[in-house]
Amino acid sequence: MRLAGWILIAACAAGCERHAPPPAPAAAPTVVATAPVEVATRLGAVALTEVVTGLDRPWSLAFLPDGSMLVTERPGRLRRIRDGAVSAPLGGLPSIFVDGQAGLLDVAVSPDFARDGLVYLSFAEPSLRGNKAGTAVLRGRLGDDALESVEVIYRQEPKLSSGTHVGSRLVFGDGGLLWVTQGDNRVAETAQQLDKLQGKLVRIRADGGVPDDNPFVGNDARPEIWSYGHRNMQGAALHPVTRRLWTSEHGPMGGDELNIPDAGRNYGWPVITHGKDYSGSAVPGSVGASADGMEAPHHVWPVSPGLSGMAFYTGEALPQWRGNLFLGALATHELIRLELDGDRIVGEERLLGERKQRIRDVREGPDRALYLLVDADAPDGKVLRLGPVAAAVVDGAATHRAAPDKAARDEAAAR
Ligand SMILES: [Ca+2]
Repeated sequence: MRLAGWILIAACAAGCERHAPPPAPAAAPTVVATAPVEVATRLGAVALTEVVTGLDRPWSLAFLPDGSMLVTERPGRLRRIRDGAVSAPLGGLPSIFVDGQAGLLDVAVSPDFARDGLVYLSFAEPSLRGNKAGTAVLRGRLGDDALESVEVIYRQEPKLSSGTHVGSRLVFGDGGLLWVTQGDNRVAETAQQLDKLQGKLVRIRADGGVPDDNPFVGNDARPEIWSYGHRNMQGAALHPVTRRLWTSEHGPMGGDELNIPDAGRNYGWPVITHGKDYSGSAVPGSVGASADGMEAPHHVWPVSPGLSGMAFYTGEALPQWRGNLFLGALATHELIRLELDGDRIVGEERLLGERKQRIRDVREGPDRALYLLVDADAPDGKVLRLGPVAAAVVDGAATHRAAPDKAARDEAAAR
């Protein structure tokens, strides 16, 4: 197997297109719904269930109004999970650049899905020659076994790199506008260049058009840009109360950030950062951790957790976690739980570290449980569910059973 891999790499080095669709893994992913395992946390136990196994580098999940689930796999597959089964990869997707961090990335469901049936995907789009990639967004109508009427509504052009630091999350804000988080394509200086889309948070209309009130409309800049100076944003979520977008961003070595990006502001990369270059020296071009005209991060981690997808928890199923912000951590193999007071972060707990799994995404499900993606090659890519422990229900049932038993005993004693 390893030998075959090396032969494949050698063949690709000789010129095969790296964005050719990869072969699907031999075993199809399956819905398993394992017995729940109790996980101790600072605020009591929760129940962890493996819902789906056999996925190949799952990157994002989204729920449809009927409760079924869409999951992307980074090698270029979109699957639908419903009625206890995982579909074959849906057709209709364009050529996708798959290499390293690049591939099929986020999935978002149209806020108007019941009427328009549209699904949005972010992905690494190959250049015409196939040697470079840029972040792009498509939308298509969800059919039974394919996306139909697919159109690319947004793309980074020119494309700069071989597919590192491509982001990307998609979040619909109020008014149906679409946020797209991106990376700097590992060409750090582009994050400060307003004529390029790399290293930017952009805000577009659902059809790809530019909202009139974007901050750089009418200026000598790309009008899609909302904020700039971003390194690689792989997480984003809308705050349920303030309705503002929060983003997570990978620092270099250290300095992962949370930001609440304001219109037109500069978030500093690579000029200001709390991290170091991977060589251990200062980031080239950086002046330190702060500078005039550049925004400090809302929150920063000195040691990089490797932040990925994130979600605010709003449900009733896990009341102890209501209002908390959850972030997947790739490097430290954890789910991070942040306690908030308004926008201020006042507490942090690291969960699931003992499982040693890269947490790629986290979403709240229609059943108000938290759903997580484990980022691993097939067959170890998984959907996990964190919900309330069934013990409470069992205890309740036991209590419920005990009561008539006692009544029966009392009655017997009375006789
Ligand atoms: Ca920053």
